[in-house]
Amino acid sequence: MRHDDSAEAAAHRFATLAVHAGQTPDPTTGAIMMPVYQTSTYVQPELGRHLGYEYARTHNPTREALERNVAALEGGTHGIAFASGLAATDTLAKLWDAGDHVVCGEGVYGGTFRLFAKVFARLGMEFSFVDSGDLDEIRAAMRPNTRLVHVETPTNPMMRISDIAGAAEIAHEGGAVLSVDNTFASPYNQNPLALGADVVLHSTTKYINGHSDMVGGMLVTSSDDLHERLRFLQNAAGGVPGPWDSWLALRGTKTLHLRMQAHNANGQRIAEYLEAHPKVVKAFYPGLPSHPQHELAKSQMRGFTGMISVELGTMERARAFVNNVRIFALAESLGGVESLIGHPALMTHASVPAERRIAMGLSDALVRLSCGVEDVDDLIADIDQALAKA
Ligand code: P1T
Repeated sequence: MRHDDSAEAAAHRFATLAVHAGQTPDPTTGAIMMPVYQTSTYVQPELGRHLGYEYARTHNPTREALERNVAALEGGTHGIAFASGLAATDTLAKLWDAGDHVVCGEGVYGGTFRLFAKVFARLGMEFSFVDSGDLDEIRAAMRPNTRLVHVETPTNPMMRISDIAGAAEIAHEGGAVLSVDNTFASPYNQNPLALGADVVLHSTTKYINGHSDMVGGMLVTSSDDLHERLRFLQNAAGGVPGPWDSWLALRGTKTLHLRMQAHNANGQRIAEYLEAHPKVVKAFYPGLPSHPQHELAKSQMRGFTGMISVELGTMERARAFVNNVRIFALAESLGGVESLIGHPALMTHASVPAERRIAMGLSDALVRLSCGVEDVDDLIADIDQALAKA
């Protein structure tokens, strides 16, 4: 009774998949929307026989529809959903053992760094944190016991780009798996599996849901072997999302293409505005020709998102900027329809040691913007008046 959408995924383009992939009308009522199967268990007609569903940690139809949908958007075969992006990262790392080595981009989200450096390192896994925007650094960090290369591209918040195809080649030569955190790009702008990655990771909290009303994570792979092992861990460790959060994310993906077009357009306009502003020392946005990896970004991304970071020179100026915006809201997170602003050093990356933050260019004067889908002239006017006070 499980849905099979492999033919569907092969036959349709992104916008059609966003609206339909993984979903069929409810067989009982014809309801066009996937119901929220808000249940913990399923009645079995007789001992030893069930309808494909026994217990909701293991199977939930709403969650499965979301898994199929995001897998299709990433061009993958299997989606495995989690209660948060970090729960997805946690399960991914549990594929390996104490004594195994991971090469991880140093520019990853602060919580990813904390999970690897403070939890999995304590359990005996080994980590090398390198600038994953430089393939030579990845290559030099590989060891005989390297099992995983994990990169985020663009990185949070420095917007540094990793060459996915190049990283895949290095990982595979060393017998390792390449996982790519595609949260910042979204599947609308970038599909790492097509470039050679083995696993794609999302915090579905961000662009996939797009409305800042749930927390979730997702792994996507086309490897049956990785899928089987990850599915075992999903059930064994149990970090699954509830049906209502799964449904909210699934509703979000129906407009992912429309939202991303607006985020991309607003991001580009605002990045150009910020780069030309006299109070901005440097703007970090892969869609700007001044971005040192603009050509690489163009070669593997179809759009550059609504995420921008700006260096303002002093902490005081950064503070005044984030405290004076009126449409942008000062908050953690990103990727929603509403614009957010944040101070990575004190907020999202506070768990990264100061020396490490400074080494990757993340100063106390850095401000991160998540440009929403509001009117771009209103957003620019808001930035303009806040920077005037900075
Ligand atoms: O918050 P959670 O759903 O657990 O996702 C973690 C995560 C993973 N990967 C990337 C690239 C992320 O940005 C995040 C979460 N980031 C924020 C909360 C933030 O404001 O940057």
